[in-house]
Amino acid sequence: MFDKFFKKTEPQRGNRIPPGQHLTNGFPVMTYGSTPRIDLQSWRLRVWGLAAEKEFTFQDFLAMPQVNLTADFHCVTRWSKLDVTWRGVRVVDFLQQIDLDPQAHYLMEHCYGGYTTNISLEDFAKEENIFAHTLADAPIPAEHGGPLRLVVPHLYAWKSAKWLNGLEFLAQEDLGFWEVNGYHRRGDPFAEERYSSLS
Ligand SMILES: Nc1nc2c(c(=O)[nH]1)N[C@H]1C(S)=C(S)[C@@H](COP(=O)(O)O)O[C@H]1N2
Ligand SMILES: [Mo]
Repeated sequence: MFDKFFKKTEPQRGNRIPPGQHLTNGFPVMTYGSTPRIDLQSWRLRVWGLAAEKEFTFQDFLAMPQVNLTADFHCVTRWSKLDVTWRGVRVVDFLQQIDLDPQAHYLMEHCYGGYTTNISLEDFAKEENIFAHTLADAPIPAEHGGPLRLVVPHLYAWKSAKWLNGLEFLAQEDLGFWEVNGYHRRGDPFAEERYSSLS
């Protein structure tokens, strides 16, 4: 019966901000290096490794089922942004078009500009994850990863590769750009998986 006196004012918000993170109102740009500019005609996403090699055009992505996603975004440098609105193609729908080798358990995400980040197939194939081409009802601005980026809300945002152009399927886990430099191989924000314990 005392519940109402102790009612939290913002129950939703409180438990959505991972430990050690603070809210930001804007949408900071976090890029290592310069912003690649890719025109839609020449844009490609290539799949290789432990999957039949295949190339997708931007049109191919627009022809797949489109979904909206509202998700929180957590950068390991400690800012979080709530309720970012994206539109794009679900990873699980995309995977229907890929002929995967059963040995494939990990991926390397590759990007225009050379950035890479690793992810397990299990974390990649989460229902909510999307290949996004739209942010807040407009094409994703180049600095935020347009024409197309990955959005993986349950991991720190360095796993959400901007300017994605390749998916390399692997049997064993390999480490991407930040992971080689000491970031955690997985990066769960609620477990504060910021840095590798090996470094
Ligand atoms: N290709 C590429 N993708 C990237 C990065 C990058 O430097 N290059 N930075 C990562 C990091 S650390 C974060 S926090 C988010 C930032 O996305 P934003 O610039 O849209 O905020 O993109 C991630 N994806
Ligand atoms: Mo980040």
